[in-house]
Amino acid sequence: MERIIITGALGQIGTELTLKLRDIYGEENVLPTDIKKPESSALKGKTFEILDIRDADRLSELVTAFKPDTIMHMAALLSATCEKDPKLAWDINMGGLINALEVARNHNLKFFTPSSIGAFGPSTPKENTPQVTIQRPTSMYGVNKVSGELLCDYYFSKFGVDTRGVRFPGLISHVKEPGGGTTDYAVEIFFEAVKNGRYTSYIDKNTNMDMMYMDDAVDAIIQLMEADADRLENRNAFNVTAMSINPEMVANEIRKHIPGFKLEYDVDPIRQGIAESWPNVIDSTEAVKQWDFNPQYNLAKMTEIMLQAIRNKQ
Ligand code: NAD
Ligand code: AKB
Repeated sequence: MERIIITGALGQIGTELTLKLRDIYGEENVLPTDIKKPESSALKGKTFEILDIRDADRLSELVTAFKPDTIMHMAALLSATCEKDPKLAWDINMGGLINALEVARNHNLKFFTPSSIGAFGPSTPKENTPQVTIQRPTSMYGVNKVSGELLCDYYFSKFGVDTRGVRFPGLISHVKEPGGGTTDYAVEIFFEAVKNGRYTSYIDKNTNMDMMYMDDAVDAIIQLMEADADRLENRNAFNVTAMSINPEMVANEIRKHIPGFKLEYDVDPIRQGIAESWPNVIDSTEAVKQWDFNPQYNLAKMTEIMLQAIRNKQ
């Protein structure tokens, strides 16, 4: 991997991914794109192109001009947003994905896109969810993610495109706010703890979901993309996780730093329903075995860093 174009680069993952890729591969070798301008983003003021991922011609023009060897496809709508407009979700998530795969096929690019724990559903085993298992999700996001995993596998087996991907859990970060997912509470809780000393959670008390700190997520993407292809038995949708947590666990960890922190609940039935349809904890053994996935942040370490970073911002 030497020269990379990124779609959806202004998002929660894309922002930090772009910054890290620029550090490693050089600023001139990384082209972030998004449907929006980078006005209040950490990416403002540097090379950037506007791209609606549904516009295949514009994508092809950008790739022809920039000549990347890799595309990292992040443009998508997340789980809660998908439920508000399922048809738009299909158009962006599936239409965008096939445009990105086609440009990879036509220009011989390596390809990365994330799937999600959202690709699982209520009939999936909830504990230590295996790499290969039942996937009958009930959300539009989940339907998109399962279809996307299969489509990426198909482009590898049919056309030989070097597609790679992971199933990310909820990602926790402080640089860019999350983009409308079910797991967003686990970011908001830290910001509200520092600002107001309290948080009202839309996810219920004992609902466990997998999570990971953003630095581990970005490292995982780069590690997988740089992994020796001969070691990869799977190509796409590797289970990855660093912790399985619920709101009470996060609150208890926050109280070690902010003793009076108060957690209340006002459960949102839509996002709670999605959360309950997802696993409690997935098994990332295959990612460890095939490309040395090795997350560095647990809940305690992540909480310390999140609270400090948010305090510094304020
Ligand atoms: P995000 O919502 O923060 O960012 C998505 C970006 O895509 C936004 O900047 C948005 O402007 C852009 N976008 C939306 N529609 C577009 C279009 N038509 N054309 C071009 N750009 C468009 O999302 P994220 O959290 O950065 O997620 C990136 C990918 O990772 C998605 O596929 C998501 O499903 C996946 N993922 C994220 C998480 C997480 O917790 N953040 C977890 C699992 C999987
Ligand atoms: C969401 O909640 O939609 C995302 C995800 C886990 O895919 N954070």
